[in-house]
Amino acid sequence: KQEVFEMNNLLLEVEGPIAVLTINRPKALNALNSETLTELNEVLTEIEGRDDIKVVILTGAGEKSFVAGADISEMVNFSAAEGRAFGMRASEPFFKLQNMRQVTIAAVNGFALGGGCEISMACDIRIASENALFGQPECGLGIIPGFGGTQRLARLVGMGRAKEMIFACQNIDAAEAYRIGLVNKVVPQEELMATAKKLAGKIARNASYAVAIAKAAINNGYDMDIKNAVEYEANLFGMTCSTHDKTEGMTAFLEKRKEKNFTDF
Ligand code: CO8
Repeated sequence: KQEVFEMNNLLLEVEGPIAVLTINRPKALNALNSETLTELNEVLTEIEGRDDIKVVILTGAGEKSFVAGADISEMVNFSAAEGRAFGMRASEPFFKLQNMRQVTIAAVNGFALGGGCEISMACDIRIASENALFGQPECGLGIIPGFGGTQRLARLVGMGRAKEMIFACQNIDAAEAYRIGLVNKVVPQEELMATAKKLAGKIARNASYAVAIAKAAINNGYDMDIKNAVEYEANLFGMTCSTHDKTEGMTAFLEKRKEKNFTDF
């Protein structure tokens, strides 16, 4: 059974433990305007509250563009204060994608430029179609990446490559994005959603609470020194030891039982 929710700029389809969230402004190549960012924040808040949804796949409508950036027609008349407010409006839903207990997968089906590259980087995992194009063209527009791009790109691919892409507005194709570790996998466009759903299904079969805790361990530990990070991991590990899912997972192993009934989340 599939549930479908349609907003002005987003489409949400929930089937079992997987939600497919589509940025749906194909006439503007799915560019992110204020309304889209507000809707994104609302829908991610809803998803976070649902125990049945374990993985969110984020994609763009059509076969040409994932997200072609922030909406330039909205930004053109921004004052300094409005520009800052626009950046902050994005940071809430972007941090939700990064830190929500559900796993987030960007299925990048075409242009991922500016804010499009940035929103993909806020997701846990990126899978790209062969026609995907990644880049941060902001310096050619007289601005800088303002949805976390200067920070997340450097963290994902290293400072040297991030600086080259940002300073030179150097777009990279899917093969190069794979080579430098910006995406996890590249597949033909027609296989993109099936590949993302297959991975989502694999993740959803594991203990969801453990996956969520592992996500927190990786994300939060990344910004700590190694000693505190490993201690933080030990604390989280201890938490997982008191769960029903740990008893179930380990008992199933010892009983040589394949089916597991994970219930925590
Ligand atoms: N914003 C608004 N409209 C857009 C955008 C965009 N980012 N991208 C495409 N569109 C619109 C076009 O204006 C066009 O509209 P119309 O049909 O009404 O003229 C329609 O989408 C189709 O686009 P094209 O005709 O240009 O399609 P092409 O296939 O010829 O080209 C490209 C596709 C190469 C993707 C081209 O559209 C393009 O270069 N787009 C802009 C890409 C870009 O520069 N993106 C970065 C924007 S800046 C940004 O994202 C900053 C993020 C941080 C902001 C922080 C603020 C605090």
